[in-house]
Amino acid sequence: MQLNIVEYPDSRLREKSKAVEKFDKDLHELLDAMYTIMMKSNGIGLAAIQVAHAKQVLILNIPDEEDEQSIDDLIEMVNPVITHKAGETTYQEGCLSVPSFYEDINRFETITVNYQDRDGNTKIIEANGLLSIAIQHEIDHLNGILFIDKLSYSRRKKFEKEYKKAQKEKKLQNK
Ligand code: QAP
Ligand code: CO
Repeated sequence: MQLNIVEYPDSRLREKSKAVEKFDKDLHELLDAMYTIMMKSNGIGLAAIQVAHAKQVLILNIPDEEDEQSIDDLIEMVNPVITHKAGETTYQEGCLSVPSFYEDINRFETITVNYQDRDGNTKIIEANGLLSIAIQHEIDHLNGILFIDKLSYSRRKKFEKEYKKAQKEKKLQNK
């Protein structure tokens, strides 16, 4: 399966992803292909809608203390639901669908998530730190929400300005 990253302002990023009902080979192929493109793109998290599949599927691979990503730490979540949230934290987020832009975003510090694995087994995880932030970021994608939507009015204007500047530079390069 050959996947491409869908980038802002593509309207597909605004779609609401649908619950997965079949835990079959197609789902496993999607998950495997998502892992390949996430690693190739230097990502730590990816939602299926970012590769144009409107399914409630996301993957996470948080780096360890040595800042290395191990496949043993790969988490695949199907149909995730946050059942508990507490506290507050701020982190400078980025997104593979909004390349080269990073900004501080407020999130819940600790969350509890119910989800299914690739075989449909129910799982419960309590997360904090970067994993908690990443899960919240990726679940937002399943609802058509991007991290830039959470910026204050002035920070959003700063993003729009930087985005337009980057687009102009891209066009000049192509001429
Ligand atoms: C979401 O983000 C996230 O702009 C995953 O040029 C973000 O993997 C979770 C990336 C922050 C937790 C904290 C972004 C790679 C990767 C870029 C990513 C870029 C290259 C973003
Ligand atoms: Co993202």
